[in-house]
Amino acid sequence: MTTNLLILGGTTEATALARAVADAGLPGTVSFAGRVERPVRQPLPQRVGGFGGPDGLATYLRDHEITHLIDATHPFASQMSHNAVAAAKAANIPMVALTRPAWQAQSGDAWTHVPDIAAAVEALDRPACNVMLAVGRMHLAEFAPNPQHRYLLRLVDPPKAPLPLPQTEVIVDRGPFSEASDRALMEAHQIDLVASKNAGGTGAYAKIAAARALNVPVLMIDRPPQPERLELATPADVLDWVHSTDLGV
Ligand code: 3Y8
Ligand code: NAP
Repeated sequence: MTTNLLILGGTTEATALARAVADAGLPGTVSFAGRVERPVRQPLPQRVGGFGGPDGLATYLRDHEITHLIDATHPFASQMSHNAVAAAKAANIPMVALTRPAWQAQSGDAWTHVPDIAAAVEALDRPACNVMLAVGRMHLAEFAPNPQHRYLLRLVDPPKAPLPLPQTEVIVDRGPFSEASDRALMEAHQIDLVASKNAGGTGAYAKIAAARALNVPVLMIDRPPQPERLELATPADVLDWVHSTDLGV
């Protein structure tokens, strides 16, 4: 079968990989879950929506004669990553993850690590302050037990439903963000604390660098566990892997 890639996307690195695949003239498709209204334009054909669990993805891989599966999803998209490993095995096709290392605290950083979103909520059980809650939309309701804070929320799309927190300021913006703009944003809102996922990569890092510059502490939410799989760090490594698996080496 001729090479035909499926890239599970939704990150800066996935978009860079799609560009490298297009430049190499390889056939491929980028897949989005459909979380936001207008996913960023990709240099490859794209599809939007879930597959219907690991079985649905395995069927998609067979029906579309996919020869290589690349999981370039966000480190917090752990359900998708588990499904990708199971589906590739079921469809008997090679799979690799394109990942980025977790951020590490540097001198000047004031991070408190928490294992997951629930622990971040517990850590917010403290006197009222100005919190930049830059964890997106999907888990906002979990923060409802701490209505005392004034929250600065950053969302990709305008909220469609009432927000689960009484004191909020909403910024509708999508990354990648810049340190200068995040620093100005945090100063304008007199932010006392930033809550962030440890996304890694560059697209979400601006607020972390801005917090360091402003001596603002960060509640850093560690990543969920990922399945065992081959992990590569750059689009070039992925293209080398595609060619090496093509040759059956
Ligand atoms: C739909 C696809 C690119 C990809 C860019 C990266 C960087 C900018 C920064 C803050 C943090 C957050 C959020 C964030 C960033 C990149 C990357 C990244 C964080 C898009 C995209 C999709 C999504 C989904 C969205 C989530 C939300 C998370 C906002 C495209 C823009 C907070 C994660 O409203 C919603 O439903 C939003 C849902 C999952 C987390 C959440 O729980 O709400 N990303 N983000 C993907 C799909 O449908 O499959 O439109 O480009 C992609 C990007 N978002 O090519 O430039 O690589 O991580 N995304 C986090 O990291 O904490 C914002 O505000 O500082
Ligand atoms: P998740 O919880 O791991 O996945 C939940 C379900 O969403 C999956 O089982 C799958 O549905 C569907 N799905 C997820 N990613 C998909 C993709 N790329 N293509 C098709 N279906 C997908 O995922 P999530 O955390 O909601 O993330 C969804 C998307 O947003 C991913 O593309 C991810 O890269 C991107 N993103 C997420 C974050 C974050 O903080 N979570 C940050 C930046 C970007 P089925 O079971 O029906 O197949």
